[in-house]
Order: sequence, then structure tokens, then C-alpha cells
Amino acid sequence: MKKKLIALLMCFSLVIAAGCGASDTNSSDSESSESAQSTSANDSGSNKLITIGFSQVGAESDWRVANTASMKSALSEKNGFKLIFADAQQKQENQIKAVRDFISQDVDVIAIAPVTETGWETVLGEAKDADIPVIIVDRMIKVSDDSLFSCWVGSDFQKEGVNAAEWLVNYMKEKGKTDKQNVVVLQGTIGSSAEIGRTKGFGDTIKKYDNFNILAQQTGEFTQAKGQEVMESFLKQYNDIDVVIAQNDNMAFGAIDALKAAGKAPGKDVTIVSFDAVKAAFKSMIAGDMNVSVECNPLHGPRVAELAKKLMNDEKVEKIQYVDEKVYPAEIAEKELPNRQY
Ligand code: GYE
Repeated sequence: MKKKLIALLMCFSLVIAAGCGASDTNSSDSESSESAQSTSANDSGSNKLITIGFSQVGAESDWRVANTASMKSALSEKNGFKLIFADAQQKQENQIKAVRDFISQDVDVIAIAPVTETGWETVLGEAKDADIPVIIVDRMIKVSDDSLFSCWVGSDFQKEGVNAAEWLVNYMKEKGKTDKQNVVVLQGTIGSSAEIGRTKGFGDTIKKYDNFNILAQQTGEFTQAKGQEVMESFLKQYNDIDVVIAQNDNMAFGAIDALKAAGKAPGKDVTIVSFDAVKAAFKSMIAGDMNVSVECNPLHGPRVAELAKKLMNDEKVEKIQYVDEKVYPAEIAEKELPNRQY
């Protein structure tokens, strides 16, 4: 908070200087009190925008687009922010450049939705030296020193993975399918917490059940095109796939297209389990192509705005905040679609 202390001292000396000027010259009383007033208005922060640099992952999925929209609308001028937005096109090196840019522009706060968990120490050390608080959004980071970021808000990805596995086990039980179920997993960006948590949560849970067998897992980079491509290659390698776990809805849409092109019926011959629960997934469930989507909430904008304001006011913030999420199976998709916000 060194930076804020300096700013406070500067404002304080300005107020004193304005006061001294008035008594020295004994003139233009109203003028000096006016300037002192406008200084104190800035002091209270009432009309000063908080400049926030936000390094976003990219625009790889419906989830990401909804997350960007939420951040942009919450971090608006109307709400007291000047947002500098940088799209990293799914590359961490672009994020590191963006953060350095934010530091050189001397922003008040930095927000990062990190592509991967590791590799942040150096640049966050630079932000810390510049006394700029850092809010991590969505995916997590792995750093040895917790003081390199102020707080984090996002999802419990491992729990999402566990929820997906438990849903699948119950679904097969209810269908009376006790024979061996062959599973393929379309993973997200390797090294991102969304991928790490979902892979671990699903894998650790499903291995407790003898009738499930993970045939293969491979990354589809969280995009529809790559999801389709990887599914096509799985279909060439294996002719007995019973279940597809797609670590986001967009990869599931790609996999559904690949299955249909191969003459299979997704949602029926092959069970489709997905993550995010974006509107298009509800439509896919209503069409009978997808069986379930495990919710992942992208609407972090208002939470980040609140955290940024608190940090600027030197208020205490919770270090780690998880958002609540549900599981949406196809049976309730029609009823739930009108309530979905993204
Ligand atoms: O599931 C996926 C996006 O990090 C939670 O990133 C996010 C994931 C989300 O590309 O659709």
C-alpha cells in the first residue's frame, strides 16, 4: 500500500499548500477554498475512476465470451472504472507482456484470468514491487509466495470433475448398464486449473468403479474445432466408445458433430457429459444430443469490481472465493433454459 500512502501524502500537502496560499496573500479566498474542495473530492475517490488492467485468456469458448461480457459491464465508467482490456489469444506469453504493460501504465489494479497455473512468479513480483494489487479470476495460479496476489475468485474445478463422475455413475446405474463402459476424455488447455481440476476430480472418482474404463484422454484446447478433430481421431482408433467427457461445452459440440458424421447417435448410443452449462448446451440437451452439463459460472465481473474497490480502500478481502455451481441433466434443460444468463 506504499503507493496509496504516497498519493495520500501528496494530496495532504496540496491541501496544506492551498490553505497556506490563501492566508499568505489574504486574497481570492473563494478560489483557494474551491481548489481545496476539488482536491478533497478527489481524495474521497468519489469522482476518480479506478484504472484496472484485465488480461483475459482469449475468446475460445461461449463461457469465455460470457466472462468477458460480465467483466466489461461491471468494470465500466458508470461503475467507477477505466478498464484496459487485453486478449491473450490463449498464450501465457501475451499475458505476461500485458501485465508488464499495465505496470508501465501504472494502473491501480491488475486482474488476470490466467491461461495456465505456473510461470507467474517473475511478473507478479514486478507488480508487487510496483505496489499494484493483483486479482486472479477464473483459473488459479500456483506460486510459492501467496503475497504475489491479493485474492482469487473462481470455480472449484475438481469438485466439478467429481460431480460429473458421480452423475455418470448414477445415470448408468439407473439405466441398468452394469457392463463395461468405455470413456474418452476431451481435456481443456493442459496446465490450466480448469483442465487439471476436472481431469483429477473425474479420474479419481471414476476409478473407484470397476465398470468404467478410460480409453484415452487428449486435449481439445477448449475449442469446438479442436474438440471435433480429436473426437474424429478417437473414433478412428476405437470403435467401442460409450461415453465422452468433454471438459467444456464447445468441445462437446465438436464431438457431437464428429459422432454424427460417423453415423453414431450422441446422447443415445454415446453418453455426452460436458462442463460449463452455457445456453447452447441447454439447446443441445433439449435436442437430445447432450446428456448433462456441469455448471461453471463465468459471471465474475461484479465480484471483481467489488474486490477492486475494497482493495483501493484498503479494506480486507477474502483471499479465496469459490462460486456455487449446479449440475444440469437433460431432463431439466427445457425448464431451466429461460433462467440461464449466459
Ligand atoms: O470451462 C472453458 C473456457 O477456465 C473455467 O475456460 C474456464 C474454462 C471454461 O475456455 O469453456
